[in-house]
Amino acid sequence: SSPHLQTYEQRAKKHGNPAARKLLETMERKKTNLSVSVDVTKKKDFLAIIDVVGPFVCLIKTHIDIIEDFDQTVIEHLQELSVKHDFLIFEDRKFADIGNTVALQYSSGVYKISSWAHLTNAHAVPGPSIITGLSSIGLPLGRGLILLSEMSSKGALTTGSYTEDAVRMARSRRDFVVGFIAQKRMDGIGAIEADDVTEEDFLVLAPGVGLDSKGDAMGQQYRTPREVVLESGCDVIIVGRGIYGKSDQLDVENVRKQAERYRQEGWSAYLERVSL
Ligand code: S5P
Repeated sequence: SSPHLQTYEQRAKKHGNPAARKLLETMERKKTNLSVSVDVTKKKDFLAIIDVVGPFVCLIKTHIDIIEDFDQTVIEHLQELSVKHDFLIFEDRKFADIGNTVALQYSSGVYKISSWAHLTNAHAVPGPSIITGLSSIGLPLGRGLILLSEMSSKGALTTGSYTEDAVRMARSRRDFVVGFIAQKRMDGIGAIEADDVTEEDFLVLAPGVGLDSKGDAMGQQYRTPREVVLESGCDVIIVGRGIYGKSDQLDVENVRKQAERYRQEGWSAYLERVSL
């Protein structure tokens, strides 16, 4: 049956990529399909939020380049928290250049993303060479790549044949591409008869998730965990401001409460889905 009707545990046993396997195992063990996106600019807030939401998440999503007071200790603490709370790390870098450049951006510079992020992501716009470049660094380290095949923002150009071509790119590199940023499952999308799609299991990570708001003033659009997991078959819900609120007024108790609430919503939608 289609991967989204199987349990995360069943899928973990069959998955060929170590980062995807570890993520699926973590989801099953901690009973969570929640990823928190920690989009704050101070390292103190960044680490405080992660320490509070850690018990409720399978994956922490970062934008490491927005931290104003970044230094190497941010990565050290992030890695300590990932061990303490048992979650994986996803740097939302959205690479979008030629293979040679993205290989350098992934491995080098200030952030050395490949040395600490289990997952990172890329736009499909440069074509298959972006996967060649990133995999030359990430594959030997056991990392996984997520392709953006759809975006959550109003007016996104990631539709129709673009989405199909992105899925086709992923299908030809299943050793390294483990899933999509998308709003729905991509099973069989863009496949031609010669493609064997029966063995493919792409994880679908869905951003644009919120319970109390339909969007923001800059084109973000929100759907509920139930809509994305149960109705659209996505595997991981990515929640940012719905959990940490306004980052200039951090309320740690409320962050904990919201993380527990989104974990519960996402997990019950998943349980309902696999019992169908
Ligand atoms: O299509 C997308 C892809 C991504 S990765 N739409 C998104 O919103 N994102 C990211 O998810 C975005 O960069 C941000 O870090 C997060 C959503 O944050 P929120 O506060 O709106 O939940």
